[in-house]
Amino acid sequence: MSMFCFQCQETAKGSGCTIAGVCGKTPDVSNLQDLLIHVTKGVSVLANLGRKENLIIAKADKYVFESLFTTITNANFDQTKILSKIYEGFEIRDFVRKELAANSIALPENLPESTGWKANDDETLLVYSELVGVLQESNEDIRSLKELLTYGLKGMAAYAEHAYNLGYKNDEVYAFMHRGLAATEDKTLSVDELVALVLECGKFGVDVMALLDQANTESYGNPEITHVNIGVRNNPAILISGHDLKDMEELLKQTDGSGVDVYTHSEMLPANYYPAFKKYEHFVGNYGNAWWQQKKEFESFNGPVLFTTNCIVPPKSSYMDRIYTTGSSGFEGCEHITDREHGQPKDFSAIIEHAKRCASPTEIETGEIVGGFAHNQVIALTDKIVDAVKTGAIRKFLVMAGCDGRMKGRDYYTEFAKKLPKDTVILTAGCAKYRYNKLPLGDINGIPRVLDAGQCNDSYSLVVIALKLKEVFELNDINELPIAYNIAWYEQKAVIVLLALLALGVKNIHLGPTLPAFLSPNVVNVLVENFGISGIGTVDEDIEKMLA
Ligand code: SF4
Ligand code: SF3
Repeated sequence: MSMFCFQCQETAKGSGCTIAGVCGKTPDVSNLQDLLIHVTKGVSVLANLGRKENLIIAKADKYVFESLFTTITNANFDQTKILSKIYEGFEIRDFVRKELAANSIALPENLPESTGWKANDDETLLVYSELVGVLQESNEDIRSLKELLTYGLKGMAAYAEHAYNLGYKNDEVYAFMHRGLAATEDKTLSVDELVALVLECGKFGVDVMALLDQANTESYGNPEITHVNIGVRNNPAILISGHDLKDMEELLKQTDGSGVDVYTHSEMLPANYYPAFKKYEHFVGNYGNAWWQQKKEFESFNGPVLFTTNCIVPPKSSYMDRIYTTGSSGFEGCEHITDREHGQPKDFSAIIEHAKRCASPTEIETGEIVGGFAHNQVIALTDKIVDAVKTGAIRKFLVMAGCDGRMKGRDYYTEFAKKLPKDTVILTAGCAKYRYNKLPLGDINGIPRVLDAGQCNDSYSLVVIALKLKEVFELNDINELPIAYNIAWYEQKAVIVLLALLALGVKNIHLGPTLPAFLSPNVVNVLVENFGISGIGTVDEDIEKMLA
């Protein structure tokens, strides 16, 4: 075994990637990511000691969410970047120790080794990286819960970073990140204590999504109903992928008047719904589909592609020179656009100049998709929706948020959407929507049958909508609403979305296309018994169950 990773849905044989990542991660990158997590846990153990005494160390907060985000599936494949983040971790640990000492906070004995171990050369780090990681914990249930917690924290970190980039912070979220990571280094915790922490993670998941929602809407306005063009124009163009709206804003500003068009890709599609971005004439629409189809679609796009976050598929040599990364994303051999400094915007001039040398995109489809149904827009339609529910025009809402992926079994979601009766409405968020957002599913009294709230973090919007409906219908419990949950997961952001739903008391979620490999049979039982979580079956059976 040269590596071990089982954090995503596409893990090899449904149990773990041991030779190389299905995602394209090499053993060295995977092991170094394990080491980065190890060092980050050390930072959090120390920062958590400070937090207990009300000592906030902002540098440690930022380091922790950046490092966690860097290790999310398909975000960063760049060994050099991961190594430098590990060295930075050693420095941050020293800094935190000094701050603790300066504030007379004593260090307990028996601190975990992650708070102290260090090396000064890449070779030693690589050798050591094989000795840390998931399988060091031998108890299957403890391992399962600690990894579930860590993956929830990774998703939380991604959303915290996007909010931070827009100037929005939440100290309690940062404090929980440290406490949660510190708990994974605590060998005394029982299964019950870890279950409680996992659920608490979901509560902070709601908070971080609310924070990001506030950051996005206060910065760029509330998403509104939008018909997004999926065809192309005759100008050279940049394709922007990932989730970071601050990058979107700066790219649109810097391309304005340059003769270069901008298109969104995959999870950036919802940028089209924000008033602040719609005003740009050179912002043309969306190109392509979910992340996993990029090998084909980047070829025909012809221009440069900017990754602001995951999901990167290791690029083909034919277009590799057109791939740029920024923020927590990275790929060895691709140009990385450096972070903002001293409040100055990022410099996108290299990618803009690159675009000017490229042909305009080749058209792969025409028409439009409709989206922009985040909470504010849907709540504006409440009367119409309530009316449709009361008259029976809408029988049920199906939440089909989450991720898409390359697994063949995900055809299930297309078939599910197609076979749903015409008096049902799909509520979606995340890249899962590409399985059905171009189908002619029609509308109910003018309400489209697919309501797209936005990115995976905008699953928060779906919760706000559900709570609003609960209030309008004067119900006691969110589970009394005519809403069923059929969630598709792939990476760790979906883990925090799932934990957030559980924290809000949502029951009977169907999770597919397969259950996570990192859940031990006992942990699955806990989820089944307390929350009624289940996998998926056949489309017909599931539709029957979910409409019952
Ligand atoms: Fe395998 Fe997924 Fe880990 Fe990549 S992220 S190595 S595909 S489990
Ligand atoms: Fe998609 Fe990677 Fe999960 Fe943000 S972009 S939802 S998979």
